[in-house]
Amino acid sequence: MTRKLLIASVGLLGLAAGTASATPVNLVSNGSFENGLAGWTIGGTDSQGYPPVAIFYNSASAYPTGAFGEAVPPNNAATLSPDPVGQRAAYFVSDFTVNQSLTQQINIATAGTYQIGFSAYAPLNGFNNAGDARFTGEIASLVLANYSVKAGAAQTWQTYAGSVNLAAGVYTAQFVFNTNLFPSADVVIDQVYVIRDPVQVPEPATLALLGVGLMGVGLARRKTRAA
Ligand SMILES: [Ca+2]
Ligand SMILES: [Ca+2]
Repeated sequence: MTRKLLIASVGLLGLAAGTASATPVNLVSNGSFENGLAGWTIGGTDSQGYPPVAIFYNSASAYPTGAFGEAVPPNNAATLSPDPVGQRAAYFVSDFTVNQSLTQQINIATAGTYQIGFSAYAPLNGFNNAGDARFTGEIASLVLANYSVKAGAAQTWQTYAGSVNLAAGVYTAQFVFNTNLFPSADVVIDQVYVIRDPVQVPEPATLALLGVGLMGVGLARRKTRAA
């Protein structure tokens, strides 16, 4: 009897530990663009006819499967995205765009703290063009990036990350690209993520179970002493 109670208690302690170390789930669908632009909506205007596409890494292919002949390497910087960098990334390239965007709605079922972010890269062929491009990345109303491409570095992956407290509800992840000169700079993005903060305290329900488990240990000890 005593041993059974102890085993049950140890089992409950194991459950509590499992809660904190669970692998985070990306609430962004196809955040690594391995399924092309599935799950993303293209918005804004593009008078040139080169909408955003999902290109392949390390490929010297022409648009729409490569960056006009320039091989783009996968992101090599650390990111909290649970999705592998994979083989593909989203490519903004049009030289004449007004608020050209990729947007996705994110459903937050549980209120709490969330880690959000993405990675971005400027291919050299676009970077060397005379025209600049303006790029913004915003997730759940937090602006993670808002920059002129030519003010940064070419051929270098940058990661943008933040933390937000969210109530349950529907939020938006949105990337917006603007150019106004022919030819202009381009942007590649990958590994968009929204994950529950990995530093989690056990859920109240788990704490209650843990309490029951500890009570079991106490009862077992008392019974042992009485016997
Ligand atoms: Ca990818
Ligand atoms: Ca361009």
